Amino acid sequence: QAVLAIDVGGTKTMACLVKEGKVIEEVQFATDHNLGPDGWIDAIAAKVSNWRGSYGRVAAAVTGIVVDGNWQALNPATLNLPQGYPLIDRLRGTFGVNAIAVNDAQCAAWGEHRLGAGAQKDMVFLTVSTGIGGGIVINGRLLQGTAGHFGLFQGYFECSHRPLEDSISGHWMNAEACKAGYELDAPAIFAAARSGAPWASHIIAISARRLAILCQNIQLALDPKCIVIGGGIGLAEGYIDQVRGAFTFPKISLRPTLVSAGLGRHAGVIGAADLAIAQSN
Ligand code: BMX
Repeated sequence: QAVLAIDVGGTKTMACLVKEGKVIEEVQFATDHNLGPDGWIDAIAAKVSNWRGSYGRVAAAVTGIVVDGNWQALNPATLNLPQGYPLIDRLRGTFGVNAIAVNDAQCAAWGEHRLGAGAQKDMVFLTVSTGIGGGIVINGRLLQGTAGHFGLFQGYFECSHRPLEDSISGHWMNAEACKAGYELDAPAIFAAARSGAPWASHIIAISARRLAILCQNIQLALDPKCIVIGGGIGLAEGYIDQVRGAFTFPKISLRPTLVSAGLGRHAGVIGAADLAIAQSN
């Protein structure tokens, strides 16, 4: 039977029916920051009401962290969540089937490891999106809990302790574009760069340069065979090449191997569905 797999991120929400590792139905819409978790779940339920009966469980890939079934944000700038929202109970109540919920980037890491670009035993997944999320698979096992939250590494800001993602992510790009006088989201900033706007190319280049340093630090910490890059910004045309071009380690052997997510934007839902099935066996 299929799994109803949902992915709630800081910008987009996606709901899919996943069967044998493949997406067979899909809906996607903007995550309305004014609604909150009850509203997001109701919105998903309304969009997928005609799928009822065709799934046997629910698997949620969510931005933030889920501990003992309770969901919370680590960086409220990505998505503000109430402290300890009972996500698994609410999913079970709404959809009437068993549910699991795991961090979005950890789900995507698992999806990429099982069915995408990171089949090696040791790999890291990085999503460059509203925030910067990550997942670690070591010896074929997905590390859960806080593991892989690379965007939450502390940055070097004068007089403040802000997460590193606040100087790299889509959220940061929007803020920089606004400072330059353009109220644009990340896809529009990439489009502006392609049509030759120097301010837009500058923002993208800084983000890529900072991500290159983060990737090098991950390589030193975990020595993964590859770092799989996903997320709306990570998969934007030319971004990964800019990150590769910004590596500072002189020795090739110290540089990470970057690859694009093989499952694209479906990595999270496919990984979540696979985790749900593994848990039911
Ligand atoms: C933040 C954090 C991570 C998440 C990452 C990417 C929150 C709400 N989120 O670092 O848990 O994996 O953003 O999230 O604290 P996305 O919404 O950009 O995909």
